[in-house]
Amino acid sequence: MKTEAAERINVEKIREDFPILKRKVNGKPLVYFDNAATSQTPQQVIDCIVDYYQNYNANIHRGVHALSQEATEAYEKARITVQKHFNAKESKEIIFTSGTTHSINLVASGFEEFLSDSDEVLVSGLEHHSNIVPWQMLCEKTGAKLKVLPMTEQGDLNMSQFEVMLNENTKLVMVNHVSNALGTINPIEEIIQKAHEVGAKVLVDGAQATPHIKPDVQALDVDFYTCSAHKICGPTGIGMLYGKRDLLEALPPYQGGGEMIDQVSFEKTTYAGLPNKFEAGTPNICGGIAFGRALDYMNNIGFEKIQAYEQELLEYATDRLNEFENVIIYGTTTDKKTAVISFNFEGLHPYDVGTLADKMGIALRTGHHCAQPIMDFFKIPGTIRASFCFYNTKAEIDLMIEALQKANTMLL
Ligand code: 7TS
Repeated sequence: MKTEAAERINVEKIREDFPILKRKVNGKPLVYFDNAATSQTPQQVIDCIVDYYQNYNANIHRGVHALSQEATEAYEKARITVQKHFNAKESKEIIFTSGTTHSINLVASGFEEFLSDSDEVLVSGLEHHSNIVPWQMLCEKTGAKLKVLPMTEQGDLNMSQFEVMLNENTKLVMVNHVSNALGTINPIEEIIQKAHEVGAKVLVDGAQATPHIKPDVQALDVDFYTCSAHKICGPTGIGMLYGKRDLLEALPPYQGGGEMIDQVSFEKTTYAGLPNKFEAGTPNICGGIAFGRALDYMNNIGFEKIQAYEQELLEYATDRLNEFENVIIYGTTTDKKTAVISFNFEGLHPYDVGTLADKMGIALRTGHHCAQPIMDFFKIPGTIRASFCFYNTKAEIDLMIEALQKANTMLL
């Protein structure tokens, strides 16, 4: 029986858009549950990439010829698509980067000249390494102190600690909108508001939220927001940094080169305005255009429908996993989480379970998910992670459960 949400998003029709979902792995139909690592690409985005290279591949912003103008127009149009999607005030506030990691490093390196050893930088305990290491590097260079907002057994942030840790020395607060390892949706509205009360700027890593939630950066009043296109049906190697205009204008350029300058002489170079100041060199033009197409694709389905359907998948998978007596699920937040389940079986190593599941065509992620501090908190080497997308089905979850039953029988 089809559920309401499933009918509303028409999963069978959507699956037709994803050619890779038809392939087999180890002789079995592919069940792709590693969407938090990267999502699959619909034919519409693949066509957009092919169209670019077949018809108007050219470098942008520099040629008077037709191809260069067409490519420039499409790239800048994609920037406006991204701006509208995130509700940024101006398209200048959207910097195309190679992805979240690049976006965070750009901001962290820019703050080098604004921090000193009396300052504090607060990072949540639920972060991916890419929202930890750049801030550690910044603190090493500036002498600023790195503080960590602790997490709870349920996989939430300990918000009563947050207010205690904030003070007038706190210059930056970093948190992911959604945890990649546990799926927890963090209370970013409250974090942003309280951080602003002490004058701190807030960077929100949106890599895991953007596949499920449509953020409004103006309503959030967030200072910086990041995402990676490959997690939202786009290609790899492209993503974005949103920053409030005055902050982006105050930050120094990240890289020097072509495109990011106004005038160059050996005596003095002046820099271009936003967004070019942060886009040195030939950018990922095709990627930017395909990023825009991917957002159009997801918006055509609609984020409310996506969320409602994915919540059904999450609840169904959680119930089915709880049929196992030896299952341990990590991230049992009482508030909402996205369609990600991290779990282990008592007595089994996650890697062994993942390897056996792969033999049965089920793509699961095992390991520390680039979030070692979370694994250390739970005192485990890693977890098995199933992360769902709107093209997944309950029938696929049943196949995963069957594979996990077999793994349990074989390995226990
Ligand atoms: N932040 C979060 C919350 C992430 O989940 C990831 C990637 C990144 C940053 C880095 O994104 P990138 O596009 O720059 O690499 N997360 C994962 C994952 O969970 N499994 O593989 C990659």
